[in-house]
Amino acid sequence: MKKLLLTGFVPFLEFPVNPTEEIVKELEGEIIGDYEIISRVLPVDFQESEQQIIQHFTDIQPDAVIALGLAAGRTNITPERIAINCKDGAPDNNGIQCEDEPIDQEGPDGYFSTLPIRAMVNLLNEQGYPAKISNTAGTYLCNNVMYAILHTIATHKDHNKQIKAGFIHIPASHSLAIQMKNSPGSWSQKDLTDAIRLAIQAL
Ligand code: PCA
Repeated sequence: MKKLLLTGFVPFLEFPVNPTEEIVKELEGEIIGDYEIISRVLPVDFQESEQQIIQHFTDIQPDAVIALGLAAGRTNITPERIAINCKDGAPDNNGIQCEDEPIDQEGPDGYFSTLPIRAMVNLLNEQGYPAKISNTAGTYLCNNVMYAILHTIATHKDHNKQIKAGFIHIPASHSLAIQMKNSPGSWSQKDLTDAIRLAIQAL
């Protein structure tokens, strides 16, 4: 059985609930297609989240990695096309703020997702879930984690370069939307979890 490392994040900034945390907890241990899901929740701390995802990757030796993050301003499930070598934006949960900083001084400008993002979007749409490819993961932690895992796979000689990895942003859940002042729209937690199950099936 292949192993899939699935990560989510804890709540951050003005979002008291992070539906990605609930999704990964729900899917822990499930078998989806060829993959057994191994879930981990990451802190919203630039340095810690990067170190932890690399550590989990090294410990678990997965065959694929999907990191999930909340993009509460979006209404679609959005597999990300690219991670860029830049950290910027709001402070993390420990008050660390980055401005125009490279993630890796020596690293390339960007990494494309190696997940089948078009197949994921097509399958989700066929099954009635709004989804589209996103061409920017932003410059906050989600982009950082996506860049870090792709850079690790690409540059470490021990790692199988065929390992698929990437990032999917998801919209707000209803319970988060109730607590936000201006949610553009939200999904039930069940639909979010089912949509991620389908995205994994597209692997
Ligand atoms: N979303 C943030 C960080 C944590 C999360 O769930 C992001 O999009 O960068």
